[in-house]
Amino acid sequence: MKRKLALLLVAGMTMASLAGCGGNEAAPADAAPAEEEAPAEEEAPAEEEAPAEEEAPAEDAATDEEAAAPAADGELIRVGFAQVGHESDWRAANTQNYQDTFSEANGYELSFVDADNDNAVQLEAVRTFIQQEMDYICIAPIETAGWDTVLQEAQDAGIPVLIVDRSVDADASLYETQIGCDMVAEGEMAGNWLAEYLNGEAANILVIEGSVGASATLGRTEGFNNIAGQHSEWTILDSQSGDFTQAGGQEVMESFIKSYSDFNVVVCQNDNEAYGAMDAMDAAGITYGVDGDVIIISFDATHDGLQYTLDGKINCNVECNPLQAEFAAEVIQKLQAGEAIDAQTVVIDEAFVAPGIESQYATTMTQEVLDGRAY
Ligand code: GZL
Ligand code: ZN
Repeated sequence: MKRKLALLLVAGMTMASLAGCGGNEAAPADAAPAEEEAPAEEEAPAEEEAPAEEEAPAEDAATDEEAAAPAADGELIRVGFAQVGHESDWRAANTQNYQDTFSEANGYELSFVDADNDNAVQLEAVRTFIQQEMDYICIAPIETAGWDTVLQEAQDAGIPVLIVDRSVDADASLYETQIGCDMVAEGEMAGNWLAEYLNGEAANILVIEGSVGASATLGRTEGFNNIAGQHSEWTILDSQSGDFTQAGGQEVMESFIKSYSDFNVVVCQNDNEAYGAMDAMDAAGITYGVDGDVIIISFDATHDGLQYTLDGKINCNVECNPLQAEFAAEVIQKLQAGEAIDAQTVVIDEAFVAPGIESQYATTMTQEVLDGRAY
C-alpha cells in the first residue's frame, strides 16, 4: 500500500489543501482539491528501507526540488534544531526524518541538540543557536509554557523560528509557523472509538499521560475528556504522567494496579508507555487486548505499536505522524524565496484497531497495513 503523507495547510484560517495520512482517504469536503504534485522520490528513513516491492512513500508537501536547494549564494542553509529528547520510538523516527531531510546533500547544515526532556537545556540550545547566528531555528517544545522571552530574542536577532511537532503558549507573531498533529483531535478520536467499541457499557478508565505540560499531553487529555464527558457510564479513576517513556508507563501502571482493581480501560498517551503498562499487567497477571479483561488505547502508531495492535494486544492505536521535516523544509525554502508561508501546517492522522474490530473511526490492522507503513 502506497503511503502518502499529506497534510492540511491552514493559511490563516482558510483551508489551503488536502488532508489525509492514509493515502486513500477522501479529502474532507471543505478542503480544496489537492494540487497534484509529481510525487517525489523520498528516501525511506535509513533504518527502515521500504520493502523492495513497495514504492517509497510519496510525499505531498514538498518535492525534492522544494525540499532541497542551497541558499542563492550557494552557501548551505544553517538550521538549528532543538529537539525534545529521545524519550520514545516516535521521537527517534522524527529525529531521523529531520536529519535525513536537513542534510548537506539537500543544501543544509543542521545543528541538532537533543534536550533530553529538560526545559533548561532546550532554552539554552536556542540561545546558543541565536549566538551562532543560525539562518533558521526549529523548536519541538518540551512544554508549551515559557517561550516568549527567548522567541523575542530570536526575533530581535532576525532569526526566523519554526515551532514543530508540538505547540507553544506564546504570541504567534514571535514565530513563523507551527507544524504538527492535532492532538485534541487525536484524543477525541480515541474517545469516539471507545464509545463505539463499548456501545453503552460502563468503563472504569486509567490514563497514563505524556510529559507534563507538553501540548501532546494537554491536547490528547482535552480531546479524550471531551468525549468522556458525554458518557455518564464512564469513570476516569486516575490520570498520571508516564513522561512518554516505557519506564514511566510501567511505573505508573504498577502504582495503578496497587490502587485500583476494577479498571477495564487503560489509555496510554504513547506507545512506549503502553509497552511499560503491558509489562506491569503481565507481572500482575492482568489480561489485556481483544482477548483480555482490559482495553488498551495507545497513541503514535509506531511500527512496534502497530505490531502489538495487529497482535490484538493493543485494541486501538491513534497515529501521530512523525515524518514532518519535509513540511519544515518547505517553509524554509519559501522563506528563502520570499514567498508567503502557511501560519500552520496540521499533519492529519488516522487510527488503527486490532483484527476482528470493525470501526467507522479506524482502519483494521492487517499485515499488509503494517508492511505499508513508512515508520
Ligand atoms: C507527538 C509527540 C509526542 C509523541 C511521543 O507529536 O510530541 O512526543 O506522542 C513523543 O511519543 O514523546
Ligand atoms: Zn455513553
